[in-house]
Amino acid sequence: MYTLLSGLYKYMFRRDEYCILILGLDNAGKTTFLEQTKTRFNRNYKGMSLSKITTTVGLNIGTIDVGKARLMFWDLGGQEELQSLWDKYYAESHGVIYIIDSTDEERLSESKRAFEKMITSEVLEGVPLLVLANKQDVESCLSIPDIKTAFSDCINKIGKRDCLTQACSALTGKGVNEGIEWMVKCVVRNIHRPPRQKDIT
Ligand code: G3D
Repeated sequence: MYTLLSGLYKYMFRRDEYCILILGLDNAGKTTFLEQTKTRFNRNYKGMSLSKITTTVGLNIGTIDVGKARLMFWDLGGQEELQSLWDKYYAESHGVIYIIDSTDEERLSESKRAFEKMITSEVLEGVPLLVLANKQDVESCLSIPDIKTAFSDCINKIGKRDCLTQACSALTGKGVNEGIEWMVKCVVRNIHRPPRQKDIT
């Protein structure tokens, strides 16, 4: 009886786990986004003050539960020397969140190069991609159409994977819930699809 009840309990409260990479150049707002996400989705989470966050060096991790899905985030450092480590995490990922600093026009082409390199990785084929145009709370920031124009020659490389470009402010939280909920929908739907090539041994 105990085994039956404990099995039923486990089944009812079981959560499917998904690994989500948070990528983007240093200073794009990855760590702030992760803290904002944990604060919004974890009821008792007392995060650090968002304005005191400094750039990601190495790796930050975080977990949230949304319905029956558990998202495990890996926020990877965006400095040039750390970008070469991104692809070591691709095989394990179910989704990618790519963050762009909408206030940094000077580094937009650098961000596009890193983005293009990432999306051309075969390992990420079919993996849902959420592109966040961050820092939209800053009045002089680039708009979504500006950013889409700057990234327009990447469109063919995105291919058939699920992709959403979302305006966001990691600092105020604008656009964060919408982005996360979209990602959850995509990764949950993907689990019912045939396996990606890399999963076939
Ligand atoms: P990173 O992890 O991608 O390197 P961080 O980036 O999260 O450390 O953020 C880098 C800087 O951008 C931080 O400011 C942070 O407060 C700011 N930032 C992040 N998201 C937003 C946003 O949505 N709006 C605004 N206005 N600023 C944001 P500092 O001053 O500490 O360098």
